[in-house]
Amino acid sequence: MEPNSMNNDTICAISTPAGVGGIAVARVSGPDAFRIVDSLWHGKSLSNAASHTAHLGTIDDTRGNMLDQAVTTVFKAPNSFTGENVVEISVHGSRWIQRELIATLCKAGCRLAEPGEYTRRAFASGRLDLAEAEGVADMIAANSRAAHRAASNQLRGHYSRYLAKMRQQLVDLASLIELELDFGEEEVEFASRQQLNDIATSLHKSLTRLRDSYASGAAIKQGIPVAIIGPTNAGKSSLLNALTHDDRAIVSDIHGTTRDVVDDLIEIGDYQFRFQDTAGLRETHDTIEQIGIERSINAARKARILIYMVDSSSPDKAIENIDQTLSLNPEAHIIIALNKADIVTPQLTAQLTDNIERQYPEAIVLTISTKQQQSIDQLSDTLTRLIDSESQDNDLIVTNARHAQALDQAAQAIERVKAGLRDNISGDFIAHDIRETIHPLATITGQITTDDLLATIFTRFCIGK
Ligand SMILES: Nc1nc2c(ncn2[C@@H]2O[C@H](COP(=O)(O)OP(=O)(O)O)[C@@H](O)[C@H]2O)c(=O)[nH]1
Ligand SMILES: [Mg+2]
Repeated sequence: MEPNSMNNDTICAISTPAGVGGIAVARVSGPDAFRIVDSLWHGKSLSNAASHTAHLGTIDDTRGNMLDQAVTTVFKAPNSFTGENVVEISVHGSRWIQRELIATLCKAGCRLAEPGEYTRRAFASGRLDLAEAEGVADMIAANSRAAHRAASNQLRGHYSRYLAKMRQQLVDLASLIELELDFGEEEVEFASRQQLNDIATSLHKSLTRLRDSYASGAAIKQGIPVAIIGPTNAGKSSLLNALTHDDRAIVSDIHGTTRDVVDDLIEIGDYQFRFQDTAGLRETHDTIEQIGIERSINAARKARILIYMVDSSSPDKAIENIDQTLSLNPEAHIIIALNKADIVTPQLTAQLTDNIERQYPEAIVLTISTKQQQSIDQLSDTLTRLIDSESQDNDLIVTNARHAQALDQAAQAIERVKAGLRDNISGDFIAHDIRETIHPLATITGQITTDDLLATIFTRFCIGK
């Protein structure tokens, strides 16, 4: 679809969530929005109303009887979300009113909107670029301050502007190379290859930084995975319960009680964490427990943070297994939690801490007691601090797999540009690789796009967005 293509049909859908609410809002967008709503509306003529005004009146049902009192808000093209004429109709939020309102609008000439069609129209009319449009979906899905911040940067165009700046630098770089090609035979002063290399190096750095931010960006968007692992009876399930202030997981002194991974989303500070309480790691002949242990290992592999739990009153076996467990995921942040501090002497705890800190200098060692809620807050603070440290001076992060993939392609292409400049190869080849860097960046913001890609993106939205 070309940006600026205008639709000639008018669409409608309920934009508030499915179900009963105090108010429901239907959105009507398209060239005939005012005429259609006017045909079932008793109140001031919307066709003649000024843009950005709200009006009180009544609205008819499919039989021409009064359905409800309603407030309509008028947005005239191009100053609306979709860039088209838009009327938002607020009614009482019963399921029946919502259904009847949509039926009436369809009878009067609207078509029911497809999933994501409003946002797709906003993109088509040039109101939003593609990354901004995707930001709309992320904004609606955001469940924490950090996810909201990332979505907001994307929706408000900070991210697109950053990409546009990079694209411009690449275009400039290409023209410098082309200048060299055009006038290579003559006595003209060019930017040296060294200077060009400096520009390419700086672009490479920006691209890879942005691409690499996806690891934490995806975690921030979906909930940062934290696996609570360790031997049976260390207090892993008790820790999940202490963090959620709930009896989510079964706690018992019977070894092997937890057999499946128990997932819980918890908001701490700016982030949403996805805690995974796992089956304790031990040798077992129980088939079901064995499957649970495999799932524990899987959770550990995918986690961004591993909390390795140790029962301080019988630490020996736990300590034996730390190495093996940590090697499952060398990328993860490691917290070793020495639990049950309430039943061991402070001397023993100090000794144990000392011992483990010396052996695992990269890990954070904490003494806790889930039973007495001791240092659980400190553990929570540590979690947020670890994620804060990842996103330091990272205003912009990538939270979208499609963007990360495009950035990776661009990073590989700019690497070839650097190599070409270093090896002094012909400008033709370098110019080609610069275009290969620009192309994926243009797909992120949708300057280059295909109908298939747009369909994939927008059908993931709900109806009404
Ligand atoms: N004294 C003491 N006991 C604890 C503490 N945390 C857990 N427990 C006990 O240790 C046993 C095993 O706890 P559980 O959470 O099921 O361990 P898991 O197998 O690692 O999930 C239970 O009897 C808990 O009550 C603690 O901080 N102090
Ligand atoms: Mg358990």
